[in-house]
Amino acid sequence: MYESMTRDLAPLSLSILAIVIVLFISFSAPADPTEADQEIPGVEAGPDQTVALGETVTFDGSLSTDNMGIVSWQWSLVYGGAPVTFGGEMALFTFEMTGIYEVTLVVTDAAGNSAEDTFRVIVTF
Ligand SMILES: [Ca+2]
Ligand SMILES: [Ca+2]
Repeated sequence: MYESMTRDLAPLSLSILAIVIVLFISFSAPADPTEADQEIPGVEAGPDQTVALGETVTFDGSLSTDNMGIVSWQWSLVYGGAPVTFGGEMALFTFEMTGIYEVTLVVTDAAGNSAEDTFRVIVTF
């Protein structure tokens, strides 16, 4: 009598064990894989550039790196007294005014970690 009851209960115990394992796995896995990325990107805005008035400058952030990949490149500078921002791993900008411009590049990965670097553009006659 006792032996047959034990045998009947065995499959039920296995099912409960399987459910417990499944629950354990789902609770221990991060809800969002991007939350696990704590590594900030390595940002590289490129070297300073000296250009002639009216010349188009290439802003090149392609040497920036990240363990999970960069999703956003934002360039900013003050031009003619006003802030100018634009996006893109590479961007073109034509300077119609002489001066020394400090350009900031902010790169961001999918988890929202960001880093910034600057370079100068010297625009001469
Ligand atoms: Ca990262
Ligand atoms: Ca740099």
